[in-house]
Amino acid sequence: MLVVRSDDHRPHHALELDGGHLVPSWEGPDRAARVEAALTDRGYRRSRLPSPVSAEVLASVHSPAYLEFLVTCWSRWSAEPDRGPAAMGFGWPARGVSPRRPDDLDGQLGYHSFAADCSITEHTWVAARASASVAATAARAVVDGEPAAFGLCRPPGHHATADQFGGYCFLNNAAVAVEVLRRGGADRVGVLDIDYHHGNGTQAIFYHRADVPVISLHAEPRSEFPWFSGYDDELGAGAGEGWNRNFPLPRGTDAGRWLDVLEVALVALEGAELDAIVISTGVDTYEGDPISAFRLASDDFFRVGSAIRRLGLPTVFVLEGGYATEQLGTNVVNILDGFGDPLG
Ligand code: SP5
Ligand code: ZN
Repeated sequence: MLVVRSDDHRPHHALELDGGHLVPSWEGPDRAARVEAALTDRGYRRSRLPSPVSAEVLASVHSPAYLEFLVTCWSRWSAEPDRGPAAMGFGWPARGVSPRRPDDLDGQLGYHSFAADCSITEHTWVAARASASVAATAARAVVDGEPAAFGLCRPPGHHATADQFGGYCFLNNAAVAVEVLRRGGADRVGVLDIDYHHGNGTQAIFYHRADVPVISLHAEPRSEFPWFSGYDDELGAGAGEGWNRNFPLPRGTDAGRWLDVLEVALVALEGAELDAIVISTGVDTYEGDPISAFRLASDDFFRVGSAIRRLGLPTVFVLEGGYATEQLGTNVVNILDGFGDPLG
């Protein structure tokens, strides 16, 4: 399988507010290094660097004001005296107000984010853009005839909405891959999100669209991040009504139950007459994940890949979460190996 990767993520390691402590984020550069090492060990020899994602594709996923904010945030932040090592919001729009976009930087940080597990540093924009470029290039390779490609995206993307960062995500890489596939001639592109957390950003971006069915298995939001979306009654709206499906599962869910629910999700995707699919590939469902509570073992990820293969669709995998860094490469590559690839 073709792998798309970049080194431009490396300097990006944001701070995270976790349990009242401001600490280096769980989402760090060593994650990608582990995945690259496992790919090399397991004989994945075909890899390429990304071409820059086009402004047109980025603008089809994110608002102009948000993109401008991401590009300029760090220079605005660091130009002010007494600013700390990472830009993060501390005030968000309250319930019952119509949120408008303030001029002030701290106000815009609140407006353009939804969680304080995520911050912006000097290197964030370059890393986020490279990650979106990785997703776009993986999707372009599939448009050009690869049966499948893996985008080793870092930072991840599925929590990023059209105009908000959070959950370690800034640009929605899965949505970027969808848009590249659609521009390349795939009329209906599904998203299957198997990360432990609900992909609130991807859901929001495609919520009103019938041409991009989104299906997600994740920890029930009543007890897990991102708390405010991912419930099973969120079914899409307008033209998109019926094209969003959530399968929230309790903390402690084991592989047997999780794989049974994956089968239900795959049956729904089979009925959606898709031309291609994007897999939001989080492996924070792993039993050893330090911030998550499902119980999949490393070997179970082979079964995840082989189940997805049965869809028989052109497939773009994009990396999302997974924080048991030592086992991260094994778990991700087990999915890819389970999927297999006729081209090697
Ligand atoms: C892409 C992705 O997987 N994002 C997940 C973001 C979750 N951030 C909130 C995590 C809260 C973790 N608290 C863990 C407590 C252990 N000390
Ligand atoms: Zn996650």
